[in-house]
Amino acid sequence: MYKNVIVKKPGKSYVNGLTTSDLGKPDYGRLLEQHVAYVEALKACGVEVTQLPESEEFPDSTFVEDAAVVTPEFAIITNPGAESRNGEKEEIEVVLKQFYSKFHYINSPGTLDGGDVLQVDKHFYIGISERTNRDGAEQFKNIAETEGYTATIVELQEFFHLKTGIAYLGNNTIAAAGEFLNHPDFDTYEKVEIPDTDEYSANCIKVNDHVIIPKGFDETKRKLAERGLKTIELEMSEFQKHDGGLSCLSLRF
Ligand code: CIR
Repeated sequence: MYKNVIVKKPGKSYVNGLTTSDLGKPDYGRLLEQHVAYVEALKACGVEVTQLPESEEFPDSTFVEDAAVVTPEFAIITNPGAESRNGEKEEIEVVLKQFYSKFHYINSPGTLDGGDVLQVDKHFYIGISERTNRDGAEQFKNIAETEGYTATIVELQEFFHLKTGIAYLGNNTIAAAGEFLNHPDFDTYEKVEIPDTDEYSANCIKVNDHVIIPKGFDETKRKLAERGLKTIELEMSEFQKHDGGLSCLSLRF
């Protein structure tokens, strides 16, 4: 069960942040409404939410997941692969000091974004992507192993981040899209298969007794319900415009 979640209010500079999508410019008012709804949904899942104020200096910093990876026992401060985002790790470390005494760090030339790390109980999957290089992934694997975890490094073919296309739903079950549908590293899991048309909904988050999914993906909702999973749907349009999904917006522990 998760007890705590850290989120960060998006600043006005968000609209000038990084994106690869052609979905248009985010509307700041709508973005804030969607962020408020996200925080409310988390609270409904029974967690304590720590909300950090916006920082205009870092347009993408509402995507807190990329600057750290948190476990029940320790935190890993990452080394985000996009230059404009790298400084986000300093603020996240300060905040995490309220919750953790044990820290590990990914160091240059290794880079790693938290969006490339999927935790399944005592195992991590680490994606090599545009943002996470092999050095960063190897450093993470070593840290995991010194802490009694195991880890698999996965080379991404298409996805932006590992968790863009995969989520762990508990009970040996994953939601998987695109390159993960038939990926040998994930063939021991039960799969909620997400077709290409609904790919965005593969980035969902299980928070205690609920799975939070983006709005507008009825087939994903139905498949989760079939497995007895309760869902909360959230409008995510303004985050999607900047390549962000549900997992990116919080650190959960
Ligand atoms: C970026 O390009 O870094 C942001 N616009 C989106 C980051 C999304 N984070 C994630 O998938 N973990």
